[in-house]
Amino acid sequence: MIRSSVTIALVPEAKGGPFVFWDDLAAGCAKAAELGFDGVEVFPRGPEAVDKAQLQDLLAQHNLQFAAMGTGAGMVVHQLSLTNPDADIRAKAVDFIKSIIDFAGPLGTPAIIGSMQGRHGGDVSKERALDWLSTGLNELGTHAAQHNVPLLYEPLNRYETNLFNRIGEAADYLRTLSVENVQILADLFHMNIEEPCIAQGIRDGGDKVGHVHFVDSNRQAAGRGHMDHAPIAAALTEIGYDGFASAEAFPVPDSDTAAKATIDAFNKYFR
Ligand code: LER
Ligand code: MN
Repeated sequence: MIRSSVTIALVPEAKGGPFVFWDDLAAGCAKAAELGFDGVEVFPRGPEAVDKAQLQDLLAQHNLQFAAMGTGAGMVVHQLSLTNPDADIRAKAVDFIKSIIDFAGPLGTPAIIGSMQGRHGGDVSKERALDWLSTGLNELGTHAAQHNVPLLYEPLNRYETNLFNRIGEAADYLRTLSVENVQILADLFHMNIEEPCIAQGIRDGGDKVGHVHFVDSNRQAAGRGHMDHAPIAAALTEIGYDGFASAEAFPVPDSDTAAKATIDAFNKYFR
């Protein structure tokens, strides 16, 4: 069964980004539970910035699942990426992502690689960048497998990466890795820009789809843009997807309204 989730961002440097709840883990969890979400996705400044005992208490108290944990602070705060031309920076990127995997993995939760994938350009050819990406994903997938969790790789739109923009090409690429547990995060906002047909993009991902960012065309909460979520929900059901539809959306007009709009849309399309 597809489960609902909502994002909680704890990264001051990411202010203005597409996250529903901000700054306060306890308040975000309480509101998520009150609205009936199944889980929360946490975007931390780093693993040490989240009190693990407090998070576990909040999840238990509110009967929430821990859907996923983002690594974007590695890029936003520390400018690290898996395809940086500097080997030292690539190694630091791997270490940062490992630290998130080691925080979330024992709780059964996957880490997300989105902006930390980086891009090719300048002196770095596409072939070289993809080689570094594969090296990183193989090492990090192996690391995640020690905790029996997948690792989530997120194709982004063309303005954020030039590595993989569409789900089908990313799924084909992930099948070339030496590890099998790297799955796709299908973000409907990026797909709306890049896919000829979002539902077909989901079908192209097939069994590689491991997480969904559930949002609308304008990156506001589902239902506040012009995306038709019905065929997308049907495609997710068709591929047998049973992960989270997680709201990574702007807190527009405010966090509570965005969260309420999301859960209403979730219930309309998935229940
Ligand atoms: C970035 O645009 C995004 O969608 C995030 O989920 C990546 O970290
Ligand atoms: Mn996303």
